[in-house]
Amino acid sequence: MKSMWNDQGGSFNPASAADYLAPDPLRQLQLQRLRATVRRAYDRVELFRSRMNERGLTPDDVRTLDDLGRLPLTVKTDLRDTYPFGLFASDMSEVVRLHASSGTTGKPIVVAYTQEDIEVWANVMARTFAACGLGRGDIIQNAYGYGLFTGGLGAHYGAEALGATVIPISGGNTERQLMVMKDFGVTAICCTPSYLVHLIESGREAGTDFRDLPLRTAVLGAEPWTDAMRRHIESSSNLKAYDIYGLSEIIGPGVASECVAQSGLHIFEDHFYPEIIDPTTCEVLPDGAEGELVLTTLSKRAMPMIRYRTRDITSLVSERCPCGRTIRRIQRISRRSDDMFIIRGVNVFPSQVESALLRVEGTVPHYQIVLTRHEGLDQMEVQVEMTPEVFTDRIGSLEALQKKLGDAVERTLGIRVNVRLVEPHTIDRSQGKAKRVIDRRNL
Ligand code: DLL
Repeated sequence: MKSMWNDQGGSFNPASAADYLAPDPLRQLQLQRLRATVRRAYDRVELFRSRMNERGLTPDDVRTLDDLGRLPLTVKTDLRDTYPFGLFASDMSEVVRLHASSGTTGKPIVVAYTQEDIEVWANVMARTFAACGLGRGDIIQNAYGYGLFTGGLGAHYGAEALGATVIPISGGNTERQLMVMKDFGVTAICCTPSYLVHLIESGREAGTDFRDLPLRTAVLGAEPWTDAMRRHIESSSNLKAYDIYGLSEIIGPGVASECVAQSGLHIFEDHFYPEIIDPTTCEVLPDGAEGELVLTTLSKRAMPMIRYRTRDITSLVSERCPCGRTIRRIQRISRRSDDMFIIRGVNVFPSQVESALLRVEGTVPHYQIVLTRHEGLDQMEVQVEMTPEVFTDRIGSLEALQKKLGDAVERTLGIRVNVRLVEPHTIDRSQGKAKRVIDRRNL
């Protein structure tokens, strides 16, 4: 770790980071760390040991990186079933932090960090910020939520390790966000893409045009968003908007990040080993093929994770990136294998609806998909907010707009669905992850 830090002031030096390792030393490092991780998980976590024993495997069977494919997969319910601390590999006396992620059902999942884990986390988040072009001198407004959610503290420690100035404002209180942004000369913001859209819109309504601010960089993640949404954000500000990815089970934010090329997210492979599997057969797929991302932690001590099924759909890009980083990239995550629904036999993902809506002018990117069930068949309605200008316009043009949106969605999905225009500010604004789908099918 030592060589990654400058002598002056301890700030992060991106040039010496593992992002630029040649493939052979990187693979060697990964194998060495993988073997140590599997050994630790086997020795200290009952679930991993019994699963491996069932297959007649011991840690010594991991001799190459390809051997990883022989190990059992881990899923979210394994964390629920061992709630709260059943997957910890460290004694509580070594655990310095707990976070939790709320699931859709009841109890959250709990994750743990040793001091070393916190240092690795700060390191990968500093590399994330460096990849987004940030460094010492930047003033970063951190509007990810502080608390059990990993976004706030994860980004906070990374920004400090980078040597930037961090404003720990957390999510919410939009008026104060706008005031701080203006008064403190903020150059970068971290939040969810949906909250940034809300901030830009609220700024405009309060007389603050984002184009007049020194704000240049947005570090956005924690929810799916589209390139169309990126164009919307970038064209209504002077921002370059970067996509960052992570999940609590693995570490939090800091698993992968876009670089200035904005073309795929570099995965910090020295700490997280990626595989892509076919979500149905669980077969490992080659680089370039789309499937479910499976991650193995290579250095986590308190809670090592072996072959965790993320449910996030993407592919691995092994071609060299123009930015010079040698670590592989994943494509932007546009969907999860479990957020698909079927409407009249057609598979639909919320991200497809978002791309379609953003092609049409006169709406703002606040939308919601409402699912209902009628006589056993799923029905979907897309509710889209109008801009205040369109809202005050004549009825005729509203109908035309509604038709245009319906056509755009039909062109993307191949089926006609009900699109309903709703008045400005009627769809809930989220301070964190937006709720795009309201599922009333089981009510
Ligand atoms: O959302 C960690 C995070 C915080 C990432 C801040 C980025 C920025 P969880 O709450 O555990 O952790 O949710 C993880 O969110 O499996 C994805 O489905 C989704 N997700 C996270 N980042 C992205 C992204 C944090 N950039 C789950 N694009 C993941 C699409 C994302 N989905």
